[in-house]
Amino acid sequence: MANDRPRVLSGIQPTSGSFHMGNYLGAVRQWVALQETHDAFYMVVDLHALTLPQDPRELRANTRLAAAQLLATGLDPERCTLFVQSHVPEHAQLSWVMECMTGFGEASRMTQFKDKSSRHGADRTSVGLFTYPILQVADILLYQADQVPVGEDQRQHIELTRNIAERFNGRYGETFTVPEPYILRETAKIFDLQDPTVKMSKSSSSPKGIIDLLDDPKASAKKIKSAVTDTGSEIRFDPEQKPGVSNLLTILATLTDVTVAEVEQKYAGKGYGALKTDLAEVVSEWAAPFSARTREYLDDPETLDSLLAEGAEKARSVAAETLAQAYDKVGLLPGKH
Ligand code: ATP
Ligand code: LTN
Repeated sequence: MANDRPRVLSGIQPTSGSFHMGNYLGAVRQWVALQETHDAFYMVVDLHALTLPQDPRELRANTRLAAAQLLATGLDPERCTLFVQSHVPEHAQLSWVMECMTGFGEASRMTQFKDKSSRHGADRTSVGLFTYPILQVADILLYQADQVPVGEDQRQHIELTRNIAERFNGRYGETFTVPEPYILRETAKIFDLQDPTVKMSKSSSSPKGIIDLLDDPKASAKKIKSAVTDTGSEIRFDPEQKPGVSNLLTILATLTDVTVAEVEQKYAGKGYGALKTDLAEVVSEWAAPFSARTREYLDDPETLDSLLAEGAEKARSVAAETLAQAYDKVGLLPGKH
């Protein structure tokens, strides 16, 4: 891993068993590609998962499951640094400093917080859910990341990160790299199969709206075949008029590594049924080896845990240096470490 490569960092929550197609196409697929060209840091953000109630055993299992799925998509610990957020205590430590740099009003404007807190109600909304984006700021700045590969829903959090980095640098002198979002236009937002006007989401889509990567292929095929398509019968990429068909075209084009225009052309004059049948097959062909590889990693938890421990060690060496600089800049007295 040459150090002159630009650095990327990203994270995914271990909040449900299986990743879904939105997670993969919107984010994780880019992670796999970027490990070839960038100094890449990827993590399972278990501390972020605690913002909503979690069963402890399930959280532990889901953290391993998330790591296994990341490896199964093609992340290679020889090419990137893969770790679990809570194994690197610097995240929580820098987060406090960042909380003290963030305005209450500024944090209150985060739309994901507003959505989630209104869904759960004030009594079930933790302070952690409110400060969630600031922990994410710390995640990113600790590694001096140049780019952050995520889906569109995370753009506002990256913008917050940029603002806080600039504020810190302005107040205390150049300390943090100001990161850019890395969001691919085509796959920035994969939509719910049942309601193609909203994003496919772990926490808010109905099961029929989500293609879970670890689902039985037959179940995925059924969901794809009952996906809501649009009036008319023409297969055309038109997200405004035909959001359902356009979503299926995007998924098919990306999984088969061709452009949407090529897929559009291939299905010219054919019906929605043909498109759905072919997509179901492509998804199943992709998902079967993915599930098998995930299972292999899970069947050997010792190897998995030791990969994650090595990842955490590499991550910590970077994070500790940045934290020490930030603590010094704000005037904390050095202690004995
Ligand atoms: P939730 O909707 O419950 O907040 P999630 O499904 O968005 O969860 P996360 O762990 O928050 O899952 O997201 C992991 C990554 O996947 C993020 O980079 C996010 O932007 C991306 N992502 C999630 N859903 C989609 C989607 N429908 N389209 C594109 N990218 C997505
Ligand atoms: N909030 C992100 C997960 C996340 C993240 C990060 C993404 C936590 N820390 C740092 C990029 C960089 C989400 O996907 N919901």
